[in-house]
Amino acid sequence: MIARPRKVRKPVIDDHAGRLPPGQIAAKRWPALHKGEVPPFDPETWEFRVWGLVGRELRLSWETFQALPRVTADGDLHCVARWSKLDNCWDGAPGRELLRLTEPSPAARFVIMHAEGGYTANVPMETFAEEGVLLAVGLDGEPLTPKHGAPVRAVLPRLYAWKSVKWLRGLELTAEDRPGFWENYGYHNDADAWKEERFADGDPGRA
Ligand SMILES: Nc1nc2c(c(=O)[nH]1)N[C@H]1C(S)=C(S)[C@@H](COP(=O)(O)O)O[C@H]1N2
Ligand SMILES: [Mo]
Repeated sequence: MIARPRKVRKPVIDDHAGRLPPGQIAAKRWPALHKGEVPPFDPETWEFRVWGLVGRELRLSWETFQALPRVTADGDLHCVARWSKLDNCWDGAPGRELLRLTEPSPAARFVIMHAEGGYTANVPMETFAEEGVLLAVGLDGEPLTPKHGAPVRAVLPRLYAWKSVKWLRGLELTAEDRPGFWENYGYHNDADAWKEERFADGDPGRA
């Protein structure tokens, strides 16, 4: 018998209508990824601070944080380990609104995000003020879950997700840049997922 010629199919890589940055794959199930344990949250003692080169320091209780101006915005998460979680509709305070409230001094150029337990990530102030950057308290109409960062997580959809800091407790405005947790391990300081800015140089491991 003569073998029938096999149909050769080109592999189809679904880029989800252009929403996947280069080298990313859409996650079917959403992993929770972080260093250490999920921290406890006590709404009575929890406090959100903004300090550094600001005209007005902020100290917000959980109650006052929830009263901040709120918007909803779609924002994909792109982990540098190559999975992306698409179709998230976040609900929270715009990053630029927090900046506006603190009246940054003219010397302020960077935002250092501080999480529970000492995890940090750094971005230029303009990046933090971009459309779509949120301090999210909700996702798809529900409050955030603890493993995904409740009560507040940063969402910076253009950047790799290690910059989307979970269990966010404060913002520090600085004149000088200061590499955060993963940036110190050799991950790219700018972390633009669309430019595939994964590593500063070489492959240092996994974030
Ligand atoms: N506080 C804190 N935030 C963090 C991390 C972390 O270890 N600690 N990991 C980051 C990384 S590497 C990723 S990929 C995303 C994962 O978000 P998820 O667990 O909601 O999927 O959280 C980011 N935010
Ligand atoms: Mo990640």
